[in-house]
Amino acid sequence: MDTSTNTAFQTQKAFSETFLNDVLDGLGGSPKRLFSKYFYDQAGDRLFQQIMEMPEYYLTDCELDVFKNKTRDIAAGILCQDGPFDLIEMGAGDAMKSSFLLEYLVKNNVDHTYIPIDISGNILSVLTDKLKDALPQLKVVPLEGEYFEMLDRAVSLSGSRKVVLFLGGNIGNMEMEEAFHFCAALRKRLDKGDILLVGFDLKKNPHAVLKAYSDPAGITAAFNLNLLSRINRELDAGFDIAGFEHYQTYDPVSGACRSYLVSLCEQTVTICGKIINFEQSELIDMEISQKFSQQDIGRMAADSGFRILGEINDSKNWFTDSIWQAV
Ligand code: AVJ
Repeated sequence: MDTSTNTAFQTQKAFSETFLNDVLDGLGGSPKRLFSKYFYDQAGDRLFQQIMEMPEYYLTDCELDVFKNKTRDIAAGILCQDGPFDLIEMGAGDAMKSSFLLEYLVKNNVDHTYIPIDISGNILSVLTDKLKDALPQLKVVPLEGEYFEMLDRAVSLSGSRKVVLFLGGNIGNMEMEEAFHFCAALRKRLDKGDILLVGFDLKKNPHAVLKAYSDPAGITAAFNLNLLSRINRELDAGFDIAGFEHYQTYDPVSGACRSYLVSLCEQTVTICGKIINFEQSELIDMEISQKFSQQDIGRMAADSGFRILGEINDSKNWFTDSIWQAV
């Protein structure tokens, strides 16, 4: 990996250009929108950490329950074929959940290489150090960058069968159609027999869903508003943060849980010299956190070229880790 200053600088510059284009595009359209993938700057990472610690935010606890208490079932699912394999994790972060699986595989002398992919080089180096300490026998090849770019690199490096992890309910941050294209694009990079394990947040009592995304302490609101602060800081913009308010919806029929910011007055914001007008009560569409039925998941697997090998749920049946095989 090239870490020279020049490359780092160019990467940063390229990132800022893409970020600016996405923001101007998104706020130039109707309805206005921003991409939730930009939530995660340093402050955003910290706020998401706080969200995961809230009693209302059940997703992390549920998937942790699966990886901690049903490790053997997960391993059985991905070990449906013999021989060494590459375990590729998309958006590995600190691998809080997958480290239970890694520990299990190492203890049982299962030959594999762990390839964590993440956009944050910082979190990857923390993770690599942590794993070196905890599981010194484990082969780790961290890849820093965007999902598919790094997946292509992982695939080109890989000589064995592949198991891909996509955890945390991150697939819910895509519209259904987009999620389907994502799975199909993943399938194209895999061989017949390879495994994809995806974490889906399930449809459940709508009160429980809505509460997870509209906490009374306002942490989720701060998490959304932080993107405006990030735009101010990184893109030379002048958002008045107090001029916007968080608003959350959940439609239990479609399973779409959507997050908006509402402009509290008619206002004008300058972003890198470009003027954006907001009407009173105009919305910015910030994030979708889609909830799925078993049927939704079955359809998505079949349509994108997989068959479902197994589904491992947490004890409340609120979240599922679905194990798919490429057909
Ligand atoms: C990290 C994408 C799974 O959508 O539940 C948490 C992000 N947004 N609270 C989710 C999030 C608001 C989270 N994911």
